[in-house]
Amino acid sequence: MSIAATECLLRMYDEHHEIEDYQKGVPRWCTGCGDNAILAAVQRLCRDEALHPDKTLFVSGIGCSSRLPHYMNTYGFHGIHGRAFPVAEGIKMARPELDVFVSTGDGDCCSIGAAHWIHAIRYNMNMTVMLHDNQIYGLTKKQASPTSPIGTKSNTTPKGSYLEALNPLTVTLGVQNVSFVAQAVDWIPELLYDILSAAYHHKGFSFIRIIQRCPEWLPGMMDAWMKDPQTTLLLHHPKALKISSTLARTYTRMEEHDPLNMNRAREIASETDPIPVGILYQNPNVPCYEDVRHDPRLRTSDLVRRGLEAEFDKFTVWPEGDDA
Ligand SMILES: Cc1ncc(C[n+]2csc(CCOP(=O)(O)OP(=O)(O)O)c2C)c(N)n1
Ligand code: SF4
Ligand SMILES: [Mg+2]
Repeated sequence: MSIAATECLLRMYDEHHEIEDYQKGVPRWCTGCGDNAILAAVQRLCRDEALHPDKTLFVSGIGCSSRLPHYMNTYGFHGIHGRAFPVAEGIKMARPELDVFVSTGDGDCCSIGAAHWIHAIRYNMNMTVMLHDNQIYGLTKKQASPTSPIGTKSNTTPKGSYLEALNPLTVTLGVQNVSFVAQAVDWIPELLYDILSAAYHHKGFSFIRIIQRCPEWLPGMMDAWMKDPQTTLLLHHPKALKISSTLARTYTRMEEHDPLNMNRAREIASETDPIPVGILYQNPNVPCYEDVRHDPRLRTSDLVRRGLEAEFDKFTVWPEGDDA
């Protein structure tokens, strides 16, 4: 065998990974927690896309869901509550070649981190965002979150929560520069994977709200959706998500939806009965902030050098009597 062929084989071997290569530790989530299904889907995606563990990064805030980077044998950053987005944006700015994923909870993203969430949408940096929406604060043992449906009994709302739930889909769709919005549920793994894959391939801020079971604090909360396929509306389109014949036999409520149609996306996003699952909106033409800022026409090395020199000159201390 020639040296070139041997090198080629070695490179292929080096680039090939099994799912086990992306797994780390034993997840500490409760039995039946939807986070387990989300983890399985991302590990499968990493294997199928042959992502290099050294060039892949999972960023999170704080919460049960934010433990996900611990279980990935890639780089990870388990950040501060509500601050997954600024951490991920900083990393992407400095190392745009990395594949960046964000795991965030409904408290982490929609409550304490809401300001960062809004601006991250507008910045449209190329990353795949998984909002693990279990409609409760899981880690801190059952406080109402912004996405808890009205009437949810929790430790902070023992008589039931008072406000209508915040809808992460309509909020995201309302922000300037939005480029990808989808909804998935943890109990349909085939679609969860396909949506995650579409989000990964989209260049921009790909936001997936994943409705996630928390059997510990809200047992049975998603039972109505899980037990009756008629409560689910599958979104499909020849240029976006295709539905397998197996799924189509169970989930008969379907709509062909063009993800470029923002008006219809907003209407669908407001629906909870049936609950939409699929890609609501996708626009491949929104510029990413890291590309805008890294435009070589704006930042030539000469410009950077001259800018730095001018900054350093401000702090120059000249010897006494020397007015140069
Ligand atoms: C600044 C700060 N405030 C509050 C907390 C306490 N805290 C930790 S996780 C959490 C909420 C977690 O809920 P969510 O983001 O929905 O994640 P889940 O556990 O449900 O996955 C809170 C309030 C904290 N760690 N840091
Ligand atoms: S408390 Fe809920 S969200 Fe947290 S690990 Fe258990 S089931 Fe999952
Ligand atoms: Mg939560």
